[in-house]
Amino acid sequence: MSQIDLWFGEQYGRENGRYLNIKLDNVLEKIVSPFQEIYVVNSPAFGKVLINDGVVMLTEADEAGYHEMIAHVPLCSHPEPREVLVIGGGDGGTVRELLKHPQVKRVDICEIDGMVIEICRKHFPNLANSFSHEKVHIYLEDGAKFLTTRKGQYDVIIVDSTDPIGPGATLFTEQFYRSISSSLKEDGIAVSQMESIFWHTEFIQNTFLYLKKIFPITTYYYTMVPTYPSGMIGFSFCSKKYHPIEDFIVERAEEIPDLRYYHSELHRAAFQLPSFAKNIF
Ligand code: AG3
Repeated sequence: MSQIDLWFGEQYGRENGRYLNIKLDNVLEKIVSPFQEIYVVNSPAFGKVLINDGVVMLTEADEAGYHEMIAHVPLCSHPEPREVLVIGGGDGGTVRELLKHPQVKRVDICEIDGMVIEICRKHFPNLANSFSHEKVHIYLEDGAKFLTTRKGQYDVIIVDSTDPIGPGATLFTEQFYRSISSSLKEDGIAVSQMESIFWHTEFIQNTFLYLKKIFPITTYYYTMVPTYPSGMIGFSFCSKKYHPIEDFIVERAEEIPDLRYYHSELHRAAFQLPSFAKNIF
């Protein structure tokens, strides 16, 4: 047996005095793209792990809790989700879930880093196979710039981003959400990765101050992802017309195939926040 024990923990969390350690077996791939350093590693506890710039993007073991919740909650809250845009999401997990809805006619994906897509095609076929579907169109562009070219076009926009540090920071600004709003149709819904209520309380609070100015309906829901900081992560739900509970289409939720995490009762439960978090929004 090897005497060398390899473990990984996110640096940012370490600086803040708390981080999760993941034991690694071996590195499958390391690539430095023009945007970031991308690793695919094997871990005995979580299977393959994708790490971009030292931040865990996903693991095979718990990605379903994230991708099913970011995709099915808005898709089951909109009566006719035909045109959908994903910003980020180069691993393909969100697109895989969107394609489970027959109402969806077109999925545009705007990912800044084409190398993420390539690496995921190679190492995560269960996620990235979705890219070859005829409904899917890939744009290798900056999300904020892409939005300025699309007006009133989408029923649903999903921001499947990394943390709001480094290149991901532009995806967490008031200006960006104003662009999202103008790229949505008049009854559109936008859902974004929005960090942890435990560890990013102030950040979420500040974000909602401007989200509320832009969208008539704004709320927050969460999911459990053991390998993300604090073991959970949340999403902002911003909508021009439909409410995620009042307009929830239960029958549609019950027809989605191959689910590991999402179901109709969890759709409702995900919006119920602990007492300490209720006044954040
Ligand atoms: N979503 C990554 C969420 C951010 C996780 N943050 C962290 N580990 N510090 C994008 C990848 C999933 N499609």
